[in-house]
Amino acid sequence: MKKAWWHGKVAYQIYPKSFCDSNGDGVGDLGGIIEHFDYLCDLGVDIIWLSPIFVSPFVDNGYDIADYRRISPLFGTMEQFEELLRLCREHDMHILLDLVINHCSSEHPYFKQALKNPEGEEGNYFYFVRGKQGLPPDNLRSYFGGSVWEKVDGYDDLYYLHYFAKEQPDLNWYNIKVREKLYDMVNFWLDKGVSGFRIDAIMNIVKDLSFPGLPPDEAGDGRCHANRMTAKLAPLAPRFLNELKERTFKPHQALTVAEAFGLSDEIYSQFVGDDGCFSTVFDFTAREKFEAQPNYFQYPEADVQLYRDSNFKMQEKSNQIGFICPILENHDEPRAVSLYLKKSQQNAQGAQALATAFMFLRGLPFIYQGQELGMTNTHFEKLEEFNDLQAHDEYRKCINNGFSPEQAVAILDVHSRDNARTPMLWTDGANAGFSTGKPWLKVHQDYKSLNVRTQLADPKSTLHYYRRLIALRKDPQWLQLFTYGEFVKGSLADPEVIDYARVLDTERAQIVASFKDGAYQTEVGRTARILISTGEVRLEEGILTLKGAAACVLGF
Ligand code: TEU
Repeated sequence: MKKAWWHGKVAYQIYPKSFCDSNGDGVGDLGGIIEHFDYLCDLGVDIIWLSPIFVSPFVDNGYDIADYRRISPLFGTMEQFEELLRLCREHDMHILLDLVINHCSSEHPYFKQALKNPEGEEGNYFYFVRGKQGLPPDNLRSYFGGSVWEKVDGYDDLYYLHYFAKEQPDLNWYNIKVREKLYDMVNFWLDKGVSGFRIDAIMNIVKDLSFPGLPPDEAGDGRCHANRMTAKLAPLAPRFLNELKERTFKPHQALTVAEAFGLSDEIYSQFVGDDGCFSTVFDFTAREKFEAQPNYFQYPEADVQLYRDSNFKMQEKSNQIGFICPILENHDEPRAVSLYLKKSQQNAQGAQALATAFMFLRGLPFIYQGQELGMTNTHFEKLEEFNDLQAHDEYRKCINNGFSPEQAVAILDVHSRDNARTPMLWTDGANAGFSTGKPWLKVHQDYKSLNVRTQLADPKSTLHYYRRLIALRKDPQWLQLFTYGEFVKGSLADPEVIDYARVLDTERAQIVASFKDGAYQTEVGRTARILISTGEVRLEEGILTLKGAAACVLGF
């Protein structure tokens, strides 16, 4: 594997709407990020991914872009963004922007023009397609429910394609003019000094232009989830993605992290690694278990074993191929502590043990804002408290399937994306110090104890522990091992234990995290010494004992 500037670094995702509000309008902004820049430096992260900050009607919280080259006034100004870039350069930090180029917003001038004249130039920037026998062109279901096709007003039988919300029309990648415009835009931001991109929903750009549809899936509505078509067509994606890379990322040595679901073993190496379309991709193996189901109310129960086995599978695969990006959570998933841990461990001890298991996986780890505080899910009590369009769609589906309104809200409470999107907790004061106005989304119920200020005052807090984990991962003595060391799985005998090693030539480290109620004992050898630990951990004569939620990293 060729060495790259981003190897050995730790990344952090900011969801700008919820990070910090500097002007009291209830919504986080660039000013808030600048205010807390020191916090990020002290945490020890090197790369910051900003979820979309561009002009948008915010139907999908900025993943619906109406102007790719302008900062949304809700978030601030281009001058503030440049200030953030300057701070990053000063502190050897890097910014990744969110590249949302499978679709744009229906408020984008091109789409507005296309709607006026679907046969015109801009019409061909999108997919305007005639129906078949009075029905939409195919039977695919959008990621947010209903058909992927929306009827065009004023026409009997004309539809446009949207894999996500109807306000997010898909861009036509088969039109070279669209690709050229996108490459220009990507280069605009790279020239400005961003270090790369997290690339949104990118595998969806490939389409079968005959729109054949697929056999209906289990949902029972005669439709099939669009993501199955995406998985089927994935082998065709490199045609576009390599062109994108050659024209933009490669000349800038940009870091690109793709949000790519459903890559089969056979094609994986085309996407990741030295010659891959992207520098790296997120590991969504655990998430895929949920999204394979068409409805929240069918999502499986999760536990530590699910997290372990999903990650181990990808870790082993990536040994041969290149780096992947391990995650515990992001803005589309519930909080990991609530998702994977049993009730009795949804606390600081559990959060820290899980963090230990996560932090030394091979690849470029991404921490999601608030994860370093051990944030759990926010408790939602009524439908009106949810903002996410997907939550409202899932609510309707629950009701249509016979759940009571109370049951439906309880299901959203567990699975909604809003769980991750509630405001960052800065202090134990009003609105957790996030905003002097009314926050756009509910504040977490435990803000009095989970917040940054309180945790900074407590050396045993999850925040301090994350700082130490990051410092260990980047400690020059261990950096090569934790960066390039092979991943080697340990014993799988106990489903409540995560045990693996990192090995590089003669160097070795072992990571053991137990989530048992009682004690877990394992022989690790007399040369082992504890580099970091959390909870009740004992190492005596080569025998390691962990009690309750506890974890450690052993060096040899
Ligand atoms: O998500 C795309 C995606 O593929 C879905 O898996 C996503 O998990 C969705 O949350 C379904 O639960 C990306 C963004 O991360 C998401 O926030 C956007 O809503 C979506 O693209 C559309 O841009």
